[in-house]
Order: sequence, then structure tokens, then C-alpha cells
Amino acid sequence: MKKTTQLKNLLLCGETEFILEAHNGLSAKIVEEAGFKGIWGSGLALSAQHAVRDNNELSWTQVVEALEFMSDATSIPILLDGDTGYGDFNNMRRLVCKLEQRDIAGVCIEDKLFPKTNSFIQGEQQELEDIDTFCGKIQAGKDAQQHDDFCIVARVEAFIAGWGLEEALRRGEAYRRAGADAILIHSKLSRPDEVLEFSREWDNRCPLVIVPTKYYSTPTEVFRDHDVSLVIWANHMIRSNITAMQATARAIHDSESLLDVEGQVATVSEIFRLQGADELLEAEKIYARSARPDASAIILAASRGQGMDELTRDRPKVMIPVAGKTVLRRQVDKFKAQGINNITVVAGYRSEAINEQGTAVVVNEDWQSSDELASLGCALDAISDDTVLIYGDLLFRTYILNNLMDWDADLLVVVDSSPLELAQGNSNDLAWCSAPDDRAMYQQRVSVEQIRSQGGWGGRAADGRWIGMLRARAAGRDQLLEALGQLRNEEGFTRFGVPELINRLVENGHSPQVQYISGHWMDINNLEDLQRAGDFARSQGS
Ligand code: SPV
Ligand code: MG
Repeated sequence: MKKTTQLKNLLLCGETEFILEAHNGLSAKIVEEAGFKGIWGSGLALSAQHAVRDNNELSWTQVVEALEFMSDATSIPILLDGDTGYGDFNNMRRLVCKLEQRDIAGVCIEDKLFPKTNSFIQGEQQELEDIDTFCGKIQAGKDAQQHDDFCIVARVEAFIAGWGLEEALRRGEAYRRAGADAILIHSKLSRPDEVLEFSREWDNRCPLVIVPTKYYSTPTEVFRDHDVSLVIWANHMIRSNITAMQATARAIHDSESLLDVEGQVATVSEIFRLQGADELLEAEKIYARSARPDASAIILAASRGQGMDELTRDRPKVMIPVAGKTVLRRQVDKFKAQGINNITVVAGYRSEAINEQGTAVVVNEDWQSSDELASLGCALDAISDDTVLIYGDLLFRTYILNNLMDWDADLLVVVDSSPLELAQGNSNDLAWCSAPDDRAMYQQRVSVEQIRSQGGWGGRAADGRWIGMLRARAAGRDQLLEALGQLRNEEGFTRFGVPELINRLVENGHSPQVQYISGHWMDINNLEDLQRAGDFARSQGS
């Protein structure tokens, strides 16, 4: 329902309704979440939040700007405390026009002179506007409004300025005739006598609005009994704000610590919630395509590493520095550069020593008696719709990951076809593929058929070596999870590595694609590798 209509309904529904002050987007949202059906855009509070006086020191455009944030943050109507309309009838027309453009439901104007002073500061000395002039302002506002239900509330300041009931009624009646949708009768007394007297005489000629700031101890039932249409709780958000902020500032200053206040203040996540941060994350998934919001990386780093006793006494292999940066940091930086920010490290040996920023660490507690797939099983939650799985001891040139992410395949493994790699006598993770690397410039469509260490396969020479990097996305993710689930139920699962998983994917009828590369990577298996790694990292931008 349009906000103007909501406000009109509050005034006309025949019940006593309540609205609460707000002074910015956040307080407006909090008012709505508390259950209020409307918001009072208090001039006092809007000025006070900027530490300026309620004397039109805040310009009307600054007021309208603040209201826009409040309106954007909420779905309930805002009744602006529009002071005197910020000028004459012409200023009033422009105000109404601008308020409607910002979806503000109504404005209350008071019969004082611009620049006004708050009613509770030397009220008696305040001069009232000439009745006819004020009626002209109301009429101009009503004529200017586009939507029928936009509300103009006329505020009678006769009691504030020291006049009696007769003058208050005379003004109220004139404003009603001029077209006001409701009359706000204000009083600075600590008892409700003036407004109750007025309401008796007013006798429901049109909706009556009150602001019980000074006569706050009056039971609300009394307002109901006097047919008050709308009660404005006019400044209690800004006042509670001030009290809370003063206490917090004092506590932090005096203790030089945050310890005492941490439990007393809203959490940072509560701020995020009020700002609607979740919605942005969802929207990024749809619109910010280049950021790979769904992509994740899983780094297998549970083992200690063989033959590096001293170097891995207090840390796992991935935390050994290579040319000034740990192997893990090098990998994480590459992932982040690709927009992959969801990075999980599966740790085991000395897991507490893994502390690279930007990673989540999960621990394979059985790292000593289990292998890679058991580690992967510890990171099931991290397997997203687009997951890169990588060995933690891998150094590689940036383009290898870039190409991996550019390739449009559901399952993709990186295979090094360089003869040098094959000739080194290292028979780990040899790969047999549907075709050898043709070294052509164009992408070959090749799938992997078998990965194994030691021994041959089918009497054929291997086509290369799997480097310990794969990507599973979309349907490939489900296929990978299915294969992992099957292997989990098999005897020997604790000894299985990622090659067994790839082979099972092939056995299940899937075709993991091969991205052939030629060198430009290394893994660190011993001290000799480590010595080479420094040169590799420095020379190859790895
Ligand atoms: C305001 O909230 O700014 C008001 C109400 O105008 S009062 O402060 O009571 O005048
Ligand atoms: Mg005001």
C-alpha cells in the first residue's frame, strides 16, 4: 500500500495509533522493526543528530535528504515535522512536491514564524503566524500534492505561545476548513489538561494528533478515551541514543579498553544485518560475475612432508617459506588474484601453525593414519559449485590457474606433458589420456583415462603427469561428491589419494578434461626440491 495511504489510514481508522521519532535511516529501520506503523521525522531530532539547533539551522534540503535515507530503509509512512513549511506558501508547495518525490507520506506544519524555535524553549515569547496566511500555506500545500492521500497536518501552537483554549480552537477550525487532514494540538504542560480540554471541545471534527513529551506520565488509556487519532512519541530514539553513546564513550575512555562495553553494544554483524549486507552478497552472485562469488579452493596440507625434519619440526610443509613467502601464501595470493576468496586449508600435522590470512582451516585429526581423500572428506562443506582442489606443496606459474579458471569444463585436471618431467624417474601421478598433447595453439579436447603412480597402464606410455590440481564445477561437483561417497564406503579409503577419485570419476562414465601444460610448476618433496623452489619462485613469478 502506498505510504501516503498508510498514513491516511492511521489518521482515519478510528483507533488511537502511535508513531515514533527517527532521525536517520538506521533509527527509522529500528522503529519499523519494533512494530510501529509510522515514523515521526522530528525536526528536533534531525537537527540534533547533526548537533545543530532546532531553529532551521538545518536547511530544508538537508532535511529532505535525510528523509530519503529513512524512507529508502523502511516501508512504513513518514510524517515529516516540517516546522513552518520553511517559508511562505510557495516554499510550502515546493516542499510538498519534493516530499512526494521521495515517498514521504505527509508533513506537519506549525503556525509560527520562520525561522522557528523549538516549542519548549521560551514558548510564551514565540509569535504565531497570522491565521489567514497560515491557511493559505495549508491550501497551497493541498493544491500542490499529487497523490490524494498525502497528508497535511496543521499544528496549533496557541497553548505553547501562551494563548487560551478559545484561540486554539479558532485556529484549529480555520486550519481544518483550509484543508488540513488533521490538527496537532501541542502543549508544554506536564499534565494533559490543555489537550484534553481541546479534544473535548473539538469533538472529532477531524483527526486529532498529540505529542505527549511533557505530559508523558498520562496513561495512554486517557488518550484513547479522548479519541486521539495519533500519538507522536517525538524524540525518544535520539534521546536513548544520546544516553547509550555517553555511557559507551565514558566507559571506553575511562577503562582504555573495550572489554567492559563489548557485551553491551550491538555486534558488528547486527550492523551488517540492519544494512542489508546479505542482500548484497546474494546480488553479487547474480550480477558481479567476474568476482567468482561461488568459487572456492581447497588446499590439502595435512602431511608433514618427508625428509625435511628440521624444517618441519614446528610447522607443516606448506608453511615453509620459499623466497620470503610460505608456499601456502603463494597459493592463496594466486587464488585471491583470481577472485577466489573462499579458501579452505585441510590441515593435520601442526595444524595450529597454519595462520595465513584469508583462509579457513579445517583439521583432519587422523592425518597420521589417513590420506588425501580422508582430508578432502573433512572439507565437504567447502566444496562449492566451482571448486579448485590442489596439493599444498605445489608451486606453479600464475597462468596455469588462470587457464584452469577460463576453461569451460565441468571436470578439469592439469597434466604436464613435458618430456623432462617424465624423464626424471619420478613415477608419481602419471596420467594416461585419450590423446597425447599435440602442442597445438588451440585447445585440444582430451580427457583423462587413468592416473597412477608406479607401473604402467595398458601397455601404453603415459601422456604426462597430473600436477595435483583439478577443478570441479556445476555437474562436475555432483559427480565428484558421488565418487567420493562411493570410495568412502570402500575398504582402503584411508589410503586413497586424489588419483583414486579421478579414476573413479572415469569408471563412473565421466570424462575429466585435460589441460595440458609444459613445465612451469614444481612440488616440494625433499630438501633438494626446496632449494630449487627459491629459484623457481623468483624466476617464474610463481
Ligand atoms: C519535534 O519533534 O521536533 C517537534 C515536537 O516539533 S517538539 O519538540 O515537542 O516541538
Ligand atoms: Mg519540531
